[in-house]
Amino acid sequence: MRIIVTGGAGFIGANFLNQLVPTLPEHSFVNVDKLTYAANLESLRAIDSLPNYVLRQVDITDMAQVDAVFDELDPDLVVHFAAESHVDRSILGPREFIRTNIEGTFNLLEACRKRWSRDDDRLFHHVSTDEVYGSLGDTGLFTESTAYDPSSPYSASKAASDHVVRAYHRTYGLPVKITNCSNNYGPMQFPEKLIPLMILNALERKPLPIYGEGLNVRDWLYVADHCDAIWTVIQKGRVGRTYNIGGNNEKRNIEVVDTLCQVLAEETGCRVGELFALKRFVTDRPGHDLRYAIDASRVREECGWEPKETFDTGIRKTVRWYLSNQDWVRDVRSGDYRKWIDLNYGSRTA
Ligand code: TDX
Repeated sequence: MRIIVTGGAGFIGANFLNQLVPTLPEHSFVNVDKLTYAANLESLRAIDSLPNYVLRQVDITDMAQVDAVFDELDPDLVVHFAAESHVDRSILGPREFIRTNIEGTFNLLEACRKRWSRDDDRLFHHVSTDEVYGSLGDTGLFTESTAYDPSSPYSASKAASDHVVRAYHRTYGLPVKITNCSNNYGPMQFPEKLIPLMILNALERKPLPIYGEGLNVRDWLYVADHCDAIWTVIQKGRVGRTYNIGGNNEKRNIEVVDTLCQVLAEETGCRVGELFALKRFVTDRPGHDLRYAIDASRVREECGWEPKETFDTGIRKTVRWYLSNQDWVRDVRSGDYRKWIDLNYGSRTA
């Protein structure tokens, strides 16, 4: 198969390519990525000289660029990861989210619709998020039939893109599948997200900024399990169908930060109290969803997928990865990263 992976230089896309490219030499993988701030070519070093992998720098919001790469590659499968993904960035600057996540997805769907006929054995796999469902209260789980109710410009843009993908299936018969996944963590995640931000700040003895009272709940999934789920759904899921992917690891943010401090203290030999003392409760995120939790029974029953890592094993692997990949860390923390930290955290009062 000829496979286009959009956003393959980002966190989840790069993990997906690192898992699949070396093990599936019979398939060719083309990483279609704009190489924005969140991309890091270091993340692809292990595969970038393999014969079944290439990179094309493409902005998916530009239809001419999308057409050119589809004409060149004629893909059988598109796995669409490319997205602006950070909620806080979407609050401070929503335009890029609307453009990349909605128009970018639309351009890719158009490229497929123009080239694929109904009886072709091809597939557009859309990677999405549980944030489209909005917030849960203290109980309940998101199922695939939970009504969409997004809170942030980010989640609204992903919700819109999911709707357009489904519309292309119903209206034009385009073969699509969608996965909506809970919070990912693991190697190569850009340190604007909670877990890598806390690891790197703690290592530098910088404050650990916890929004509100730290009581918001997220369901955490190790990134390798998410990548495995996507590949499983591509192979075994039903066309036109949506699958929720989750880790069965509901944690309050404060628990996540405390666990990270403990694991970091064990791994580096420092006193855990020294790290706990860095915690700061800061001004909350506007529209902050209280709780996300996933009912993943459909993907388990229809496709036989279950996560392999527990939170404890996944967090330890993640901490060890950041400790032993300081070059990668230095690479992503450029001047632009510093500007982001000032913009997002400078105005949050403790
Ligand atoms: O400094 C912080 N302090 C803090 O308390 C940051 C960055 C986050 N938080 C809180 C906000 C959330 O409740 O931690 C939780 C996790 O925050 P993020 O890492 O920003 O993730 P979240 O907002 O939950 O969204 C993530 O999961 C779903 C991804 O960013 C999305 O792309 C994905 O779709």
